[in-house]
Amino acid sequence: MLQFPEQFWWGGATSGPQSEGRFQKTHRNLFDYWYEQEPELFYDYVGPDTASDVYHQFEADLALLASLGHNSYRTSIQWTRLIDDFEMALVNPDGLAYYNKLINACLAHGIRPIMNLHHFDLPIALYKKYGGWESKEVVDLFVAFAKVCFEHFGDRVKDWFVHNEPMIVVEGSYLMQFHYPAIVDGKKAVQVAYNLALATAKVIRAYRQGRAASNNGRIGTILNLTPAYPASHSAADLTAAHFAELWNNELFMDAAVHGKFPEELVAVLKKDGVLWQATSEELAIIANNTVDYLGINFYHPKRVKAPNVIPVISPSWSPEWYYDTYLMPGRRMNVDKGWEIYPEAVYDIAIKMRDQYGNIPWFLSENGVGISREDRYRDERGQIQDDYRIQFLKEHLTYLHKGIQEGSNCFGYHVWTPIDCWSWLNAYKNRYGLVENNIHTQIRRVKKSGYWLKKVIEANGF
Ligand code: BGP
Repeated sequence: MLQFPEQFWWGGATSGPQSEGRFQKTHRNLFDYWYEQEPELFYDYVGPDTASDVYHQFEADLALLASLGHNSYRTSIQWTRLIDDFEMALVNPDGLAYYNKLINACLAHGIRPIMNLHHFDLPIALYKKYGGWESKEVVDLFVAFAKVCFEHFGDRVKDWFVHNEPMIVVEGSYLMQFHYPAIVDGKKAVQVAYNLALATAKVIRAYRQGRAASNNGRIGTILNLTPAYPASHSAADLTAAHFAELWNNELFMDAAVHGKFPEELVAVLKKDGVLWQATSEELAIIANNTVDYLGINFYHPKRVKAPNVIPVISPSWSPEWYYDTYLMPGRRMNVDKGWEIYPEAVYDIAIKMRDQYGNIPWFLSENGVGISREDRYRDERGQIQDDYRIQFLKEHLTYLHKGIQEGSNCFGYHVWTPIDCWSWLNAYKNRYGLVENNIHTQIRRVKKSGYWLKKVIEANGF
């Protein structure tokens, strides 16, 4: 029997834009806008309009999750729902009422509400006016939005997170073209990374200066870690893996926990002429406002090798000048999503948190497996028999447990996601839920994994 620590957070994560639906929302975020412009990019032309209708069904959803044993629930407050006027941080009354009801419903069901403030959902208006996260003005407008959240909800929400996966924003929007504006511009990517780290520190500072902090609240940020493993032990592959680790993981980790950026990375960015614009005042804010704790999302490792070629002329800086993806023969794959399955990495993350990051408290804030056409796995009563998901969760929890046994300060585990939700460009292609959502009827049905996890939660282990 693997036993988890007392008071362990068990539950799941979603986000506002992926679960609520656009009901009563006056403003559009990047994805709302992108879908209006180019719906053909979205799987089966399904956009975020209805998502999983959580805007209407949160009461019943939270009751269901409570009945499945969940003691915590992470979602995000949408900037485009809560705020009417971004410059003045004026509140939208309907948005305010909605988030109040949602938070109160969590508490009524004994579920700890964990609130994130940015989940890929920058207002399009702020991209058009300022260039979005490219601009430090947007950083300050985001701080103003965060303050509104703390003022209105800080009496009941004790767990705050600033961003979800800032590196995905950098990659998706500025390097790999899977988030709007889907451009390739390494210099902007580097500035955006810095601005997102600066926003983290500025929001943390605002939280600690405000009234909500005196309410025993804590604040952190959520980072996706993709541990980099070299293809071989050759010096060139090790160097490649080291750079991949610096860029993908340590840039945001070091800023959030140590209050500074990795020096080696800064030196490379400087040498390549793409280092961010920063002031000494901003760097002091980053140094003085580090996180209380962290959420770590883990899905897949990153296998890398020394680059095959080094471009002499390139239109844009890229971190991939320093490493190539290594397609390791015999790797275990979730072919529906195209991600390797390597649960051992959870242990490596736990040990890195312990040894490299001062054993800061953290929770595994997203972990899960997206499978397409789950209809294939219905039994005669119609329930999805997702044994592959149970297996996936079990394996990852086993390595998490091992890390905790060895002293890593992990206090929770969240599945992505409690109820099937909308997945950006993939829309509803791959399903991650413990609970099925029929997107035509919006009727929920618990999958086998939902009941499996319930037993794990009841026993606080398995
Ligand atoms: C993470 C995001 C989530 C979620 C998940 C699954 O990166 O934080 O928002 O979407 O990945 O990925 P996808 O939806 O692309 O299958």
